Amino acid sequence: MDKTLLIIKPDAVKRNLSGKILKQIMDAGFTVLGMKMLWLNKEQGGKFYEIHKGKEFYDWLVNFISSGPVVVACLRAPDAPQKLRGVVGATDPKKAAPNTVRNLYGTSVGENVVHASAPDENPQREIDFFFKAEDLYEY
Ligand code: 3AN
Repeated sequence: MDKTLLIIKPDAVKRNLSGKILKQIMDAGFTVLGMKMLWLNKEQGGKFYEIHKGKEFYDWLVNFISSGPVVVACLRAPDAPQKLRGVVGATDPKKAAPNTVRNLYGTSVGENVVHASAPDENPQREIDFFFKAEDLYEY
């Protein structure tokens, strides 16, 4: 799989970190095939995160992801899902490797500035959630 989905979450957008985060990711070798800013409502947030339905943090997560605008991007690189998880770091910023995006900017396990598709949880489904095929540019 050479494509993955990145979401710059509301905490990072509000803190004006979108540019820095994108630069770090693009410098790591990703090409942006499509990108947009949008503000999810709770229904859309709940659907995107339906895989976590039933977990104790689900309601919090749905509220959080719909609490402000997000930037979503479809990124291309060899082994994109795996590679992006490396650049982004562990879910908990305190456990994320030095200089990963979450280590640098994350403030808690919930407010961890970005989402990156899990390689084993169908990145294509997440890309399709936000982008039609014709909205992605191969160049
Ligand atoms: P990742 O985003 O690293 O794949 P997941 O899939 O375990 O992590 O969790 C999805 C999202 O749910 C995380 N990005 C984080 O925002 C949130 N989350 C995970 N665990 C917790 C928790 N214990 N409390 C609050 N939010 C959490």
